[in-house]
Amino acid sequence: MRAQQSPKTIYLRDYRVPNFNVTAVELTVELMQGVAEVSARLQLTRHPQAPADAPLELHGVNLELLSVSWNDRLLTAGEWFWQDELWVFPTTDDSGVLHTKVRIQPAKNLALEGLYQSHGLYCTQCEAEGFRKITLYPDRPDVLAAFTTTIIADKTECPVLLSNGNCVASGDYDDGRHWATWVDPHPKPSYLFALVAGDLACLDDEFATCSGRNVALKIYTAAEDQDKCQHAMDSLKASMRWDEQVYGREYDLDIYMIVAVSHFNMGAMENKGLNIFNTSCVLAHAKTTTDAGFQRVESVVAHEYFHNWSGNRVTCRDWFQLCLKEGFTVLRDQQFSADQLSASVQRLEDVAYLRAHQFAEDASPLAHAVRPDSFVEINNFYTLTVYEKGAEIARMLHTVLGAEGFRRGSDRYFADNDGRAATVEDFLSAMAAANDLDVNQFLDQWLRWYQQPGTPKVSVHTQYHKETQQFTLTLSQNQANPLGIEVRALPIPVKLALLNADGPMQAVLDGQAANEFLLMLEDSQQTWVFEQVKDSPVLSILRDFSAPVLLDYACPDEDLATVLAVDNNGFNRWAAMQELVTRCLLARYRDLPQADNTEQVLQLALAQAWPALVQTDPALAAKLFELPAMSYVAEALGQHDPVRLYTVRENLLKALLQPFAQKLADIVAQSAMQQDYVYNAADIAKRALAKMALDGLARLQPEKATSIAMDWVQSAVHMTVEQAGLSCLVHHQLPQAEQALALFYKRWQHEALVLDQWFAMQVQCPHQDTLFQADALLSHDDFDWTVPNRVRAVVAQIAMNNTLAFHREDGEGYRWLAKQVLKIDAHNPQLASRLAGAFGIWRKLDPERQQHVQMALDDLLSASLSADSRETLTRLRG
Ligand code: B3K
Ligand code: ZN
Repeated sequence: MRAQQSPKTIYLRDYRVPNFNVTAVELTVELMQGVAEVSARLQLTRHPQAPADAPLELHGVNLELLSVSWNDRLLTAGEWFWQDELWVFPTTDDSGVLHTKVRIQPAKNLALEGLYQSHGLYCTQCEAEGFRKITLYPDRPDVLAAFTTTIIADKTECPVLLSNGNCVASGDYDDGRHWATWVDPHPKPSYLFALVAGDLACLDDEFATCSGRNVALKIYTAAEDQDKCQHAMDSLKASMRWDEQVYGREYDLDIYMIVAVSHFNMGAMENKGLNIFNTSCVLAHAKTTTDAGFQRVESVVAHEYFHNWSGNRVTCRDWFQLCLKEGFTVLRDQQFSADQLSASVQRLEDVAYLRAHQFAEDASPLAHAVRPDSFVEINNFYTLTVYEKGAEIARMLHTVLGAEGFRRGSDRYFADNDGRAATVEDFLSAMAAANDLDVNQFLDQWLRWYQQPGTPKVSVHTQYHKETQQFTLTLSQNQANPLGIEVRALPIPVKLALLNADGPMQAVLDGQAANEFLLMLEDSQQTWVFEQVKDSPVLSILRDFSAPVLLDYACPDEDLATVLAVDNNGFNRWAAMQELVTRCLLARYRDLPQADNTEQVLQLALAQAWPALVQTDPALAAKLFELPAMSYVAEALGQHDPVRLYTVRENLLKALLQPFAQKLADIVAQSAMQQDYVYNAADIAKRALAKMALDGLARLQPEKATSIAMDWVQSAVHMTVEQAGLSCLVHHQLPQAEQALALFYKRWQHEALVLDQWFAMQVQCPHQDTLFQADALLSHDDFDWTVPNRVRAVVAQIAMNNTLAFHREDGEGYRWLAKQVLKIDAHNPQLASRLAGAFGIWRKLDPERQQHVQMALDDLLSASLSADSRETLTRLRG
């Protein structure tokens, strides 16, 4: 038995090739009543660059080693030794076959990493370092091997036996057990290994690839969920076609499987040919799933599918390169989603998410580079920065190179690195080489985005000369420097247009006339002069959020109102509204007199724009009243009282809605909600608008809203309307909330994912005493500490989604979270560590609250903790 030793810091600069490569693996996994015996035969060859006497080093954690032999000779204990998590075998052989047998305990594995059981179903999660909990192996992404896996289990307990690749043989034993052998022809790192065994129902379909090959598609779930897989299947087929058309990527096996499991630490996992999904990211049915749920399934199915190329065929050399597969794949799934529904709404949702969460992370003690230099526990680096900022970097390359140039670059990247473990440098080099750019210069410039943490700020200065019709624009960049490393100017693409009262007008830059321009800010400061600018323009800058930066631009409020009114860029209309609201919130919070003027400008702009948008672009209309996230405004405020900010924000929202009371009532009455559920852009937009309108009405005319919301719950034809009604009642503490909650519980107590919503909605109720409600819910019969979805529904909702409860003045919210983190850490370190991340905001709080958090952190740090949570809490504490 080998347990984890004291945590060690791993550095990118220490990267060495492995001493041995694995050319082939034969695994046999026998499952019996929650225990597994794993036999592994590894064909090993010394790496050409490794020293001739370098020992064989294999990772192993929590394994009961039964036997080990080298070239069929049983090794005795003295011939090998343990060094931390490494099993070391000194040898000068250049090749050999190592055969190990180990026993492991899936039923006792509540950390949900390695091989574990979810409601009796055996399943695996190996990324990043879970394979070492299954067998002794060089568990690092640069060791790629062809896997043959045989699973043996009782036929009644586990009628379905799955692994990566194609099933080549299967059979029965005469004692009630059976077996199946799977061969994956594509060499892969161990983190992409998967195994599933249990009693599962299957939805079957097929897909004809662009070259005419037929691929069997299978979605496995518990029998009672079989009717909830069609949407995931449709999304999978759409993703496969899209990747062929947009990126020229064809699927490469004869079968593609997805398995839904209810115990899962994240959304889903892209194991080769055998994706394993959190049920919440695969199951969807109009009766049980909201529009948001449907959209999440679509994007996660796409994301995992796209990994087949960006991640699996071309994988990462080491975990520092994680953004190589994650950032690029997030970009790909965002592009896919934009093509499915509304492109501008997709973009603004992605940006709102980035600003609310990644910007906050980048300004917190947890800030790190997209490609960090060091880590203790890699699971702590599956972050918003790696994923979302990583995607923004890939998107900037797309903007700068153009769609065709980017495609040439990605084609080159896939061709040059197929079957290899690559680096960020490989990605950038392919982009440059395919576009005839100087590779070294390109690398030197763009690597800075991967290496420098913090959100850059771009300051804007403008001047207009009527006589010469010249418009001068000066941009300068500067960056926060949270880690104190050298900061160099970044390449920042800035897309802009010059507007007059009718929209973008033509102007001339460097002799070229255009309505839209792409500038590259590459130095700390640069100036551009636009010619033939007929009127003093309003600047529509950073269109489509062409770079992940903060803007510092003191234009008049009225200019933002013009952008909101006339811009032809839907994203920037929304962004202008967000900026106006942010200005107003900051001024109100600080009791500054200009708040009144900004609010007036906002009111006027909304009066002009909103009623028209309701008709022409209801999706965008619904989004305009989603005010900037607390965390985004908080960053601009610095040290602040979150309860005061919350109150200011709520008051402003009410004031902005006030003039539209009748309009809101009309929208609600049109009852787009009561029509049959269809998943398409137009219907989703109408439902989003109706939901927003009901929420607005609840703020202005609570009685009217109560009866409508209750009606939505009682006579719901689908979950989007039912949840909109219930959350409105609960959120606004309307009189019939209790009754509706009871009705909802009675209806849905046996649907785990719906019940998660029931827990979450109650916990989101904005009141400081919701904390006690949350505490009571932790003792509810349906609460289960071993199911991450359920834990998140209560604990993460308090910490991330309930300002009044979490940031209670008495510090009780912080102590409550610390208590739950400690409890969860004992069985699921990954989940605990992630929840602890909610303390990231603490340095931005007022001194009294900071003191409460500090005490909570110190208390936690004095307890016995996993390496995961200790690393996060130590970094948080600073
Ligand atoms: N690659 C996985 C995430 C694994 C997280 C390990 N702690 C899912 C994804 O990003 O597609
Ligand atoms: Zn991913």
